[in-house]
Amino acid sequence: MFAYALTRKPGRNFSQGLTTANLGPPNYEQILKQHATYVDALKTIGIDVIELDPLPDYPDAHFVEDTAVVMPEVAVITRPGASSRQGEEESIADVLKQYREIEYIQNPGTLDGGDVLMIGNCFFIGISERTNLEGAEQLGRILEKYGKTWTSIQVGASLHFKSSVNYSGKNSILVTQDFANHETLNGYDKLVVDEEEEYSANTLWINDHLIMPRGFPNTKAKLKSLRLPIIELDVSEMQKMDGGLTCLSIRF
Ligand code: CIR
Repeated sequence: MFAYALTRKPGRNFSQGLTTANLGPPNYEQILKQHATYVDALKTIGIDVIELDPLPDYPDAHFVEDTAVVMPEVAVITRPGASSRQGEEESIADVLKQYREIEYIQNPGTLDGGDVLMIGNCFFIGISERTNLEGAEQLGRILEKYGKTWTSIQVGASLHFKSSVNYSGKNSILVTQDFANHETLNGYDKLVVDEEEEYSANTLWINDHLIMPRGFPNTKAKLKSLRLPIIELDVSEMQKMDGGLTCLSIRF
């Protein structure tokens, strides 16, 4: 069970963040509203939400997930793979220090939290344009110290591993078709999202609730089979900036 979620309000300059989405210009008032609704949803399910202010020099900083990997024993502060995002992690470390021992991913390692899927004591670490092998191995060594297991896995075309694969509760994972037959993931029941609903693979499982993006009826139907409460949120403005529901918080 997670007690806390760390979030950061999007800044006025959020549209200057990195994106490959080509979905048109995002709207500031709308993202603020969508972000506030996300925070409310977390509070509704009993999570204590820590809300940070925007970081003016970092337009992607509300995608806090990329800056830390937190487990019960330790918080690992990442070294984000995009140079424009390096530095976002400093203020996150200051907060997490109050709750956990801290370890750091060091140069030349790079690692984005969006590439790290934690399922209990098992971790999957995506190797992507943001996370290099060195970063994955550094995290792996820290995980081993705490008795966790880990596997690295190539991400392919998408931005992060969790753009394509997420835990969905009850020993199931929600995956895109690229990962439907991936041997490494064999221990889990797979719900495979339709090709035209790929974005919805980034659904957030938290304390046996599923928070999914609005507008993906086929994925919703598949998730319903799990019989967990489903909360649908509009995250159109995050999607325009290549972000989604998991990226918006660090759960611990
Ligand atoms: C980026 O490209 O870094 C941001 N615009 C989006 C980050 C999304 N983070 C995530 O999926 N964990």
